[in-house]
Amino acid sequence: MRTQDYIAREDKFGAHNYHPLPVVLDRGEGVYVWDVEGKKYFDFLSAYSAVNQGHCHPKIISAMTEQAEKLTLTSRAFYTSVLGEYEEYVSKFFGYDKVLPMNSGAEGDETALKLCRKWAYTKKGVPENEAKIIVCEGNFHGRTITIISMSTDPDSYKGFGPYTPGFITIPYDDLEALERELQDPNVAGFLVEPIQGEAGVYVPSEGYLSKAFELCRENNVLFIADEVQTGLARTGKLLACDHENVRPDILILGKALSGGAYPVSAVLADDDIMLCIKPGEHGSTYGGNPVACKVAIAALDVIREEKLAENAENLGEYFRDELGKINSEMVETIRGKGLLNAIVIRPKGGKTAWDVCVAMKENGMLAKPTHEHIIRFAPPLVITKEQIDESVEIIKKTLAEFE
Ligand code: IF1
Repeated sequence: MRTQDYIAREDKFGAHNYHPLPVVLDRGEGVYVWDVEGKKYFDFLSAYSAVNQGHCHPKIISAMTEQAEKLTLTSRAFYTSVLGEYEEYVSKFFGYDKVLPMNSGAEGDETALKLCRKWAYTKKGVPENEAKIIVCEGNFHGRTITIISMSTDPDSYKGFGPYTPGFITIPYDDLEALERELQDPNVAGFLVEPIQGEAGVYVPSEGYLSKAFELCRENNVLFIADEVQTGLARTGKLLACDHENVRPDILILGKALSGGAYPVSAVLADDDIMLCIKPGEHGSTYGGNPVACKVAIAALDVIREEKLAENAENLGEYFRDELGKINSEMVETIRGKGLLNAIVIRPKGGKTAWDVCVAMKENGMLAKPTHEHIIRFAPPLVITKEQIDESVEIIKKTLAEFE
């Protein structure tokens, strides 16, 4: 079978809820992936920052296979020998009292919303069903009905109503708007991405996160950080909040918590918040299953042992500097933090970011546009300086083809 045959089969039997780049991947190792015809690519998407540790990291894969041959799933109806080990490990790793284990990032966000509302009614004294949560324009927190009810992107919410009530939307990176909305005594939480990934890698002003945290603290409102995409060393620190020494009241993790081997997400909080949810009030069949636990321990070990945050910090800086030297009319803006970066493409002769991504694919590099004109560049954090140099050459060569 050739590339087109695989694509035709997916088209015939799969829902059309994506528009993938025309490449069919078959194998991954470190920063590289190979397609079904044996062509090798740099992966500069990393499954939207789920593969920070590199494709098929041996330590993570062996942790997964070893546990998979022993005990995969019991549900939470029973204790297991692995869950407590993981709960202690991940809680201490991030410095919280407890963790509530889930599977997808969206489940992590949903869990955080439920925790925040429960805390509002049982601890803050907000009248039942009156809790409000502030979110930012341009947010992306997942695809469930409640999460898209918070969205300002029609592609995410249009045609899926009616929507879940109880959300207030403010502009991102706008402290005055936040301060104004925090005056409402029924506000329970502020849910924010420390850097808006999907919106196009929007890095907020210096001090935004720490000031926002302070305003929330002053108004007895929970600061909830969605670090599903920005966390786990991606932006050059273990958490993007670490750049401003902000310790979220509720921390949401996903994606690279498993290094791309398995769906694993987590919500971390201290007892005064976490214990608002009582036995039987929340859960999931796979949440905290033995394979997920062992995979996540290995994935976090790799981040620490291989100093991925430092590598992301250093090579991210270097990557942006090298991109800045590319002389192309199509490069409008370069922005990012650590190894979460983006180029805003100025369309030229009818050619857009999509065309650039297709051309980069031909030249051996995979990246995907977001919101028309923005190309996100997010390689696995195990990338080396030499591989960054090679990648920049591909980007340069590709853009030159459009001159
Ligand atoms: C898709 C986007 C990125 C996330 C943040 C929660 C979630 C995500 C900050 C939900 C997920 C994924 C979803 C995936 C593509 C990707 C994505 F383009 F959709 F928006 F990364 F920017 N919080 N983001 O970024 O986690 O339930 O997916 O595990 O929907 O195609 P999930």
